[in-house]
Amino acid sequence: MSFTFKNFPADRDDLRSDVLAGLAACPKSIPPKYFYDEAGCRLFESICAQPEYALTRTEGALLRARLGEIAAAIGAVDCIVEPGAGECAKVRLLLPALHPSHLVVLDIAGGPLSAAAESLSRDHPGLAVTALGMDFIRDLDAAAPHLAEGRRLIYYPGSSIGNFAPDAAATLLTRFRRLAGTAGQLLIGFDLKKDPLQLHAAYNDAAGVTAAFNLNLLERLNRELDADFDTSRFRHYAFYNPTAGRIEMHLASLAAQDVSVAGQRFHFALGETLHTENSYKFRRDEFSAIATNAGWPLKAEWELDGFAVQLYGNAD
Ligand code: AVI
Repeated sequence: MSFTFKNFPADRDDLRSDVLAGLAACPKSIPPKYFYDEAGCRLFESICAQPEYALTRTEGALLRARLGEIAAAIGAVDCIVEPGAGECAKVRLLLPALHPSHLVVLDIAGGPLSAAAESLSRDHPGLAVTALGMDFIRDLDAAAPHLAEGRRLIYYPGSSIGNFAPDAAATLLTRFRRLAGTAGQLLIGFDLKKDPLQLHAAYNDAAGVTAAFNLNLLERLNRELDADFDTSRFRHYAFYNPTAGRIEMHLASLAAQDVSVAGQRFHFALGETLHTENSYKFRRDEFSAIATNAGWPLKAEWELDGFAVQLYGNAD
C-alpha cells in the first residue's frame, strides 16, 4: 500500500480576509468553501443522507447502473484526480472499473480527507494514493507536481461545479483542462433543472440539517475569528431563483444587530441577509456549452432522475 498526505497549511489569513471583505460588501456574502470545517463536513455528509436531498443518491445509482458503459467510454486511465473528494466515497465506485495506478484526492478539509484517503488506500493495496489538503479553488497548480504522468481523468462529481457562478465555473474547468493535459478527460456530475418545489425541499430538509450546516458557518467564525454571532438571531433561508437558475442560501438577520468579527464591527439590518451559497442547476446543453467553451469537447453523457454525468475529452 502506498499512501502520501501533504497538507498545504490552511491559511487562516485567507479565511479572515475573505470574511472581512464579504461582510463589508453590499450585499454581504461569504464563499461557500468556508462551510467545510470538521463540523461542516460531518453536517454535509448528513445532508446527503436526508430524504429530500436526492442528488448524491441519484448520482450513485446512475454510476452503478451505467458503470460498464462509462468505463468503456473513458478507456484506459493511469491517474484519477478528484478535487473536493471529501469522504472519498464516490471515487470508490470507479476504481474497480477503471483500475488506475494512481489516485490523487484534493480537499480544503485536510484532516477528514487524510483519514478517508488512508482508509481507501488500505482497501486498494495496489493503488498509489496521494491526498492533498489544499484550497484547489485558489491554487490548483500546486497539485500538478503530485500527479502521475500518463492518461489523467479529472473526476468532479456531486454537482460541486454548481457552487460556482458561470464565469468562475468556466475558469475552474479551464484549469482542470490544463491540469489534465491534452490527452486528459473530465467526468463531471451535475444537478439538472427540475420542479422548483423539489429543489426547494432539498435545501430545506424537515430535520433541519441544511439549516444547521448553514448556521455552522457562523459558529465557525465564532470559533476561529473570535466573532460573537448569536446564531439564534439568524435564520437559514434557502430558495430557488428561477431567473438565475440557482438555489440561493442565505442567513437572514432576525433583528437589527451589530456583530464583531476579528476585532471589526458589522451592522445587520432587520431582515438583511448574508449570502452563503449558490447552487446552480443546469440543462445538459447549457452545461456542455460552458465546458466546451472551457476547452472540453463532449464525448458522452448519461442521465437519471434529474441528475446528469458528462464525459469530456478528445475523441481517441
Ligand atoms: C457541495 N454542494 C454540491 C452542495 C450543493 O447541493 O450545492 C452543498 C449543499 N448546500 C446545501 N446542501 C448541500
